[in-house]
Amino acid sequence: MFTRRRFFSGAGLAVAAAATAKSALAALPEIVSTDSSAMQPPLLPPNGHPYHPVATLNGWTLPWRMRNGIKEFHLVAEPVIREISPGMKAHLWGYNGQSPGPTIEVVEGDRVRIFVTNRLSEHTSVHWHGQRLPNGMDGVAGLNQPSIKPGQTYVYEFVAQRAGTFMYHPHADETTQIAMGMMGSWVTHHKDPKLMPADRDYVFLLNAYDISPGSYTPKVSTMLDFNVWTFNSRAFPGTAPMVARLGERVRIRVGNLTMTNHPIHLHGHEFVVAGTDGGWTSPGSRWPEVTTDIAVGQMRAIEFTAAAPGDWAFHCHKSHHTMNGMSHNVPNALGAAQDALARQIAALVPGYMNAGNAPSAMHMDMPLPENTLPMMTGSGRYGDIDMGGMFTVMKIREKLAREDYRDPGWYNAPAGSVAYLWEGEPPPAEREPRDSR
Ligand SMILES: [Cu+2]
Repeated sequence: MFTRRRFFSGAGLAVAAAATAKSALAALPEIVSTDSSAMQPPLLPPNGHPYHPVATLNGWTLPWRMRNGIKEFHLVAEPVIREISPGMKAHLWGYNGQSPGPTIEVVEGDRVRIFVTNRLSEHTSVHWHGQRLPNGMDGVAGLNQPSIKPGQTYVYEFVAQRAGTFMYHPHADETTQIAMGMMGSWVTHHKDPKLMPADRDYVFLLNAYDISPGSYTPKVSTMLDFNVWTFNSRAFPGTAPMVARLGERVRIRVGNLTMTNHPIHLHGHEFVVAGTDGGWTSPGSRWPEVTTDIAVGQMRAIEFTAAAPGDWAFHCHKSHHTMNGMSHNVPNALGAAQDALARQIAALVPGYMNAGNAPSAMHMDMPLPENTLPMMTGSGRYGDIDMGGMFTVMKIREKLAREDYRDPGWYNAPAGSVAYLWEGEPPPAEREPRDSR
């Protein structure tokens, strides 16, 4: 079991040194911040109604303080550095040291007070996407409130009225601020923990960036042609695996804050869409799926029973979204013997690659520009995994402690259960070969 104390001491979180005068911050909740993109253990609630906490993929839950029965949080909007995957860092905007910001986790009926401090160079606001709340707390700058100017702290306060999965993001200069990574997840648990129980409850956001090879800062004017496709601002193999013990009930909550839809696909299992933006679906309305499309601005919570042990792929089904940055300007020379030619061109054109000649060209035995991911980068038990971007692995094991979220390594498949190489004689031809006529 992870205690709150262990969470603080062992997980790379820190109470940030305040840039503002101490007296001015005395009444504010402490700022908890991290510079790590590692997945943190779920935060067991130290007070209030009990619940089974979510695990944020490559993220963390924001601690709160309880004051006169109100849960008080402190979000700080600020520039951050996010490791997208080993070998690539992005200069983003986010909250409390990371992008996405920390997950906010509360219980239905909780009164919540969120202090938002703006350390950006421009105004911002926070919209609590999907919540029932007073109109003046909805966070559209200019419409519901004045914008939060640089250096200012605003206070939002409302009751978390219904259980479900939500998001938060600015409603001020959105094309810039969302393209720069300002977003986070919000989970409101049922007051009755016996309703909709899950043994593993994961949450993350779909996000995308346009970062030219060799640079660090996203282009904020891009509307469609992004080149870095991520789960919670991490690209495979930087994405943490999701783990479950055989037989456990697994929930995965996914929110989409990119500019396109993503058909999210799980291997080896059927799931149901148990939650939408409007809350939990009624059991009679659910049907089995292996892929569900998540539109822009939508959230879906899928649920399934971890029925088969193994390493099961979990990914967006748009092929380009499981490839990293440099795949997006690759010429097609299928059919040609390309290795020597590609090497000659690469000597003249930095970063040149050709398609259809995997693995040598794709896995990049050629030099990369600084701060760029190869387009397909993973490697697994049996060799290279031709995947990047929006891809991770659902690791189901027979033995796993209930609250153990650590990577158990690659699956040891039972002997005789893996696809194998045919080494016998080829079968006899049933027709004459064409060129012998
Ligand atoms: Cu996608």
